[in-house]
Amino acid sequence: MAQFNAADFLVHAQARGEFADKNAVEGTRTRTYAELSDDVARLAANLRGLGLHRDDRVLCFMVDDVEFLTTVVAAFHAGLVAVPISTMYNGHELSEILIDSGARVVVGSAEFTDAVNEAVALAPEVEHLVTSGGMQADVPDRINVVDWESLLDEPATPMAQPEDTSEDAWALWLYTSGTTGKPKAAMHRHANIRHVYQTYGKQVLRITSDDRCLSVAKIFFAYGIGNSVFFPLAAGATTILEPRRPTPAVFAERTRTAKPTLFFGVPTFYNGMIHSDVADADFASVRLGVSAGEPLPAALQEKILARFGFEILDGLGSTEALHIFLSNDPDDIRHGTTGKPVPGWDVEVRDEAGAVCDVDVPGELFIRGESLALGYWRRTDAQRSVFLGGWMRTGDTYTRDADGIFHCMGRSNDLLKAGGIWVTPSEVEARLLAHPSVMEAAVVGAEDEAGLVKPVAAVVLTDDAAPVTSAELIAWCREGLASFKAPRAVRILDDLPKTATGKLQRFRVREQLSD
Ligand code: 3SK
Repeated sequence: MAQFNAADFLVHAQARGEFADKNAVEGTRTRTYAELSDDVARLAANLRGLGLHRDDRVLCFMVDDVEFLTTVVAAFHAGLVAVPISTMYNGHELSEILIDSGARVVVGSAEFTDAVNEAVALAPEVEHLVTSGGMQADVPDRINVVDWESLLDEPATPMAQPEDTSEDAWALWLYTSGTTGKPKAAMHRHANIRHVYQTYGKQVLRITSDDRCLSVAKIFFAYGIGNSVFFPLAAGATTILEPRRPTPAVFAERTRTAKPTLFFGVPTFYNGMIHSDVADADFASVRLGVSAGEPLPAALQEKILARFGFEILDGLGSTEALHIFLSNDPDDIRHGTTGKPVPGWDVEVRDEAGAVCDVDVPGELFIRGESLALGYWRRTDAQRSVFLGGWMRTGDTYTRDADGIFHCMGRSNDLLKAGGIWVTPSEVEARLLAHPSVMEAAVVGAEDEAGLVKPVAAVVLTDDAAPVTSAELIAWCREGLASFKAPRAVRILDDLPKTATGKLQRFRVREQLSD
């Protein structure tokens, strides 16, 4: 197996060549490729100096900024495994992931102090907490607390060259709720990072060193890490990192000054842009927009083009694929479709017997490509049902038309994606059922006025229930769950629709809630 380290591919190769003095990253601080290369090597050596070994996980719960990007690349350099985690999880949810991953070191940003302190205290295998941006640690004495900045000091044992990893070595674990609910880690190799750049990055985005990338999706998403780390760095381009919550006003302000050429959004964000009063000219630098996470309604795509003057490439990816495998092409954009397979990917629509469906006949989407995850960490059942003979079943229902264009028909099971993130109905239902006034609950996806899917709930109250309103139940969910999982509406019903044998009929709940 060939030697390959993604830190060399992303940063050091650029620092050795013509891009040494060019800005690699612009966040609350700026780093050229040469500076980033030095920071990465020092951070990597100091992480190993903590006593970490090859393949140890480095869990990051961080804001999108230079520290996060540097930590991820330093983990690659050191032969450690970067594990970026969604900062939408609360402390308890984070502790479960931390325990599952077996990480011995956690890197946390000040913005998430409470969640990180709570999670670290609940995870017995954690030995080191690296605090970034002035995070105040409040953790048991067994944990060694280190300031992130001090890890940039000259290391006792330098590590000028990256660890001698093979293409197949673990580089990155990305947690996904995917098709089975409980988050599980999709394990990616160093070579997968090169593959997504050489396929989607180069051949679809046609990214060059002149590009400047800005992503609404955060680095902890597979979509975000490709947009903000892999594509720009591999191309010798510049990545613009925005730590604040992504609102149209924040991004309009940033694009005005930072002038991105490639803008990566999600349908909910593009819809927010249309309903905001940001100036149309603020996005004038954008040569191409990208959308993923959920299907982009054609009307929205057309409104963005008409008002802001850039086309959006809609595509579909998955955490297990590392990035986008179905996409429109800049020279062939068909609004309201997901386009064609990205070069390097095989994509099939199959029926229940596993045969490839005829044109326009819906079936389940299967994909095969070099950057598919090695599998899921310690989740054999899920792995066996998802990864089949080199292929992955995505759980999406699709058709392929006579021109070879793919069209999304929805999900093949009950899971729903809201704002691009998986939501498991059973988890939201469990929270609703924990409320003393709720007897039964059903959560489904429903389109809002912009055609975007959000979780909504139907509940039946207990006979002797204290009066409770829909708004109180939504607030109850927001308190106990990551906020993107909370239903946007709760309808109080006398009964939930069931079969004769008492099984919930979700399709009828969906119908009732869309009335
Ligand atoms: O949701 C998507 O379409 C996506 C795109 C790129 C990478 C990962 C994902 C889940």
